[in-house]
Amino acid sequence: MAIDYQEKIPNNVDLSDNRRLQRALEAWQPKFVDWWRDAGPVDRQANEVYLRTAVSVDAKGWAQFGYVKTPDYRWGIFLNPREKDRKIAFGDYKGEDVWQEVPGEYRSPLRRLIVTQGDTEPASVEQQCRLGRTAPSLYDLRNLFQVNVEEGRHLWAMVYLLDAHFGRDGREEAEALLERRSGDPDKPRILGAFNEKTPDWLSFYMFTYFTDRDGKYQLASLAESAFDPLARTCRFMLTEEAHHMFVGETGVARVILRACELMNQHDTADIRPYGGIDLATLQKYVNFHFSVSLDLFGSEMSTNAANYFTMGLKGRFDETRRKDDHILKNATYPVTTLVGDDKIEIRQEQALLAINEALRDDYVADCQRGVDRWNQVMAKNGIDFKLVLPHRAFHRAIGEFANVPATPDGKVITEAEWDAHKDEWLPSEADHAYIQSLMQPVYEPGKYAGWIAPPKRGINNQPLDFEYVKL
Ligand code: BYC
Repeated sequence: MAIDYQEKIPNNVDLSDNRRLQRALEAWQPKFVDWWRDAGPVDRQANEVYLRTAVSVDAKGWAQFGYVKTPDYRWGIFLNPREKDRKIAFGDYKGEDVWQEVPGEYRSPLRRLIVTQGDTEPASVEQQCRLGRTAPSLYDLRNLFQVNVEEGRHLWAMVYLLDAHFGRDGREEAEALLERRSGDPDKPRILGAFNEKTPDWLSFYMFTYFTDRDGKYQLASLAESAFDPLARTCRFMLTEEAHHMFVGETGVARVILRACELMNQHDTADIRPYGGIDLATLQKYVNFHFSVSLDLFGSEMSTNAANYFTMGLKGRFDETRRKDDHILKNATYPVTTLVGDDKIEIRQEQALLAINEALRDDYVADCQRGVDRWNQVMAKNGIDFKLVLPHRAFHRAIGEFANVPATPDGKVITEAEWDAHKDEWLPSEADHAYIQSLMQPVYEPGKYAGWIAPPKRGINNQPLDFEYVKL
């Protein structure tokens, strides 16, 4: 499964054997680069960045490191190898051979899933495009661009599927993916969280921890698809996604470590006068990013999700490892529900309709594991403080709790109470302004901004003072 870098579009799908597809993708390529130049990293596109590029899709050593200017990155098409005799693992077609082509009756829902997935990738690059002006170190700057180029590659992955399997409609969707813009009121990105701003580096770490993790769970569900090309491309995307979540988890952990150091040094929780990010503010950022990411899983009860599952288009996380009938027509699932105006209860609902909620539960458990690791940083440094994930009813815009005012611990309150307290739970204007005031670039190799601890180790065994970006 080596990747052919002699080709204009690097790939491991024998693109040169399919002239029609190759022409379609080669026609899209310059439009993608134009989009990158227009909507990608601001100010830094002429700088060389120490990036990894995929050279093969097998588990060992798929990455090669070297200096590249981001517009010259070799975006390409990489699918995991075909699994011999792979069978459909769930839904009405369970046990049958997976599909190499899209069944006519499922063209529209599949296209919709692929477009929704594809839309998030360029959206995140757009959200992060100004962060290159204020990175806390060259190490972080490099990680930002690594995340960005890989999100760009994830867009390629979905565009390949659209061009290869959806004819003219697919080509039109591929164009539209470059036309929508994050946060643009006239042509917004499809999902809510991808129209929010990522205005500072704390938001970036939170986004890569919480929102990229939605990516992990959605991609893992699509990697179970009966449509084999989608499954194989999502499997490979997951290996890239892991690094993005690493950037988020270690980024927040480094902010916490620095906060602890300052708290111990000055014997106070109020470390803003010393240029740190206090833990109370961190909690507000957790509340915000976790709640908007919960929305990305859709409604608790969803016929869309039930249909995707029954049709075999989108499974559950780790579908093949689950010990149930994988059909779910007679199963139930506990769903947190609003009863009357202000009571929250857990009710048993039809499992098929609750597929989104089940995926959200897997996601919440995974988020909690990282929060526990963050809390260990505080414990190890003798600081008595624990970050917590807010209740799932808190600050929601989609589903059962959409626009229901609720506290972070899950008590339904009045609008007036919400208004009176929301600045205690979500970053206020003053919090944003303070975090923004810290965003001063630190671009000397080996130096780190005062609000974040250095990482434990460098990228690809390079030292911490390596010139990760040549400015
Ligand atoms: N915002 O039945 P429902 C990633 C719409 S992140 C706006 O509840 P469904 C990444 C919905 O479209 C992973 N609208 O939801 C991370 C529907 O509209 P219609 C991205 C929303 O369809 C970081 C209506 O509400 N991948 O990769 O079961 C950086 C009722 O929908 C939202 C995917 O999402 C929302 N949050 O599930 C870079 C996977 N939620 O039918 C990348 C593909 C729902 O009334 N997408 N609606 O017009 C899906 O599987 C599904 O579309 C969703 C929604 C899970 C998102």
